[in-house]
Amino acid sequence: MRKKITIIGAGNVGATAAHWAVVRGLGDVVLLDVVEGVPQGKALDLWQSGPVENFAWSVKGSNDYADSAGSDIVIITAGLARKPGMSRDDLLTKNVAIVKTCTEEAVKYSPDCVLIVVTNPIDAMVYTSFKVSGFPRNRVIGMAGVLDSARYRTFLADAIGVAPMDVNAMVMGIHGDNMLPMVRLANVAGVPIIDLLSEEQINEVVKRTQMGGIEIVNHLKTGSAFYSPGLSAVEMAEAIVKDTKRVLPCAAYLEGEFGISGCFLGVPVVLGDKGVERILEFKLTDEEKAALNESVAAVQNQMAATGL
Ligand code: A3D
Repeated sequence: MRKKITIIGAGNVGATAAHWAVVRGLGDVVLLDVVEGVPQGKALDLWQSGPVENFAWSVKGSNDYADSAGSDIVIITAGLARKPGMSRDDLLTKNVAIVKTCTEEAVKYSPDCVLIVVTNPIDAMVYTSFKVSGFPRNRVIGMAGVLDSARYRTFLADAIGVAPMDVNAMVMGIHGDNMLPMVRLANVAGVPIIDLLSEEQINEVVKRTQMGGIEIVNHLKTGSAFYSPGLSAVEMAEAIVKDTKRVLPCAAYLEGEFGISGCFLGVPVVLGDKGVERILEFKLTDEEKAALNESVAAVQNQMAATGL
């Protein structure tokens, strides 16, 4: 049966996600926004690429949540994006209100969907969606780890001089300056990066990964990254609609995993048609545990600021 993916927010990330969703063959796409005309225009344009790209999915733009009814996946990208000088936390108050409305409307029409939240600050926004939807934890997931890990893998590949797809590496924790690019586990086709790069080189890559978002904001000046973020959300959606059991780093609600409870945090997750099917827990070193706890403290502050 054809799957249906609704993307809320037809801005840079939302429109890019719609593009990747049809190219990757996920299903019919609804692009939804508050601004009249923008989702309609972008969807029409994208739909017309079907004969050239060889896809037969419908792509519909709308301002009406009724058009999202029966979606298997709802990706929330609605909200403000960062500009130079802004932290992700600066977006919090305005984006809580937006994500709240989007979630309420989306779940009214798609009570069985899996929600993928992209809006920043992500760890607080996915918590907002979780609280407002009343969904079980497996059906509310935040996108950040796929993107942060892609940045980490790109910079590692560049430093080592190898193809990026052969770099296995993940970023855990908060989507912010305290994120935790895992060094101990990172490898190139099984070869540990600690045997390929100096400590100084690794530290440089880790720092650049942590600042990966702001590096792009400072170039763009009027907005934030969208190619890789849009694709990263689709990577998660694809694992769910195709039930592939891929293991991707995602912001998942923890209930005791890694000794942490009651907040969303980036961890390795098995994604299948139920959403989060399993969190892959493993033993952390004391240093990694301490770094992850810094993430938890920062996420808890954000959660408190949502007022939920
Ligand atoms: P932008 O291009 O401004 O698009 C946002 C869209 O949301 C606009 O088209 C708005 O009209 C729309 N919108 C605003 N309010 C509503 C509403 N109530 N209902 C429906 N649509 C609405 O921003 P963007 O696409 O670049 O970024 C979108 C969000 O994603 C921002 O919060 C970014 O910070 C965030 N983002 C997160 C990541 C992560 O890795 C977590 C990466 C990149 C962007």
